[in-house]
Amino acid sequence: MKIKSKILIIAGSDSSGGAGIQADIKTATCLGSYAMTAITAVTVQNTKGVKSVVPLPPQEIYDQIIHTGKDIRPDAIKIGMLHSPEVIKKVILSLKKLKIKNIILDPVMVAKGGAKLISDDAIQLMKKKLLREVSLITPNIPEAEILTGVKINSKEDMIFAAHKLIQAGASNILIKGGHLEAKKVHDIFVNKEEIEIFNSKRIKTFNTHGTGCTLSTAITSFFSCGKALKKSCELGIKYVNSAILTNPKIGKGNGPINHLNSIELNRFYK
Ligand code: PXL
Repeated sequence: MKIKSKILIIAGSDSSGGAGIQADIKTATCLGSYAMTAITAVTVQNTKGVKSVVPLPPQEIYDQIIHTGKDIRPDAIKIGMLHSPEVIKKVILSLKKLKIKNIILDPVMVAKGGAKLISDDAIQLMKKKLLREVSLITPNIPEAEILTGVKINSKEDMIFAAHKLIQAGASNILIKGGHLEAKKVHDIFVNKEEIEIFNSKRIKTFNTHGTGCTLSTAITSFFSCGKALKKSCELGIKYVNSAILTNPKIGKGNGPINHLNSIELNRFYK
């Protein structure tokens, strides 16, 4: 298979390999994209939780983005963990300098075990300044609640919160419904013109570490290959569902999902 697109991922490292930049590289690779990275922080963690977080200096993050992106121009950018206002400011500066239009933001706030990955003032800046710079934002329910102040208990609440994000400057929103207690999972895509609800079967498992990172990068990968944003969301959800369904059941806590679900080794490697 030939490389179909090039993407740049701005995110934190997860030593357990299930979430963060490791999940992003695996996802991009398994969907045919060439992955470049700007690492924002290094976390020490396993499937049971986060032991420590070491942020990288904002200038170093900026330099990774500019130095890499000026040499190999990305077709799209995915943004994950941004822990401080200083990092967000530098990321915005670098995006303006690179002039890339296709940007997906996963507003990462807490890790699966509850460890906080972003400061409160960074959340405010994300809302005020970064939202308006990206093509799509992919909050889960708790993240959407924090960004909007709306308590979400239903599909209607999700749509209401999405419209609040549009008022705040976002252009497209995919609110992920996994946290709502419902038989099915409803992920809702909203922009000024349309509302599309993607319904999936709920898969009963604790092994969902890295689903948010994986979904946003899968969407970035499809989008970078020229697919429409809504279609990219639909295909990204399909990829994540298949990755959860075939999860390898490893680790003693919330295990990772199966990024390889899209891959079949060819005859030369059998
Ligand atoms: O899933 C959110 C996330 C993002 N980025 C990093 C993480 C995690 C969750 O563990 O470790 C680096």
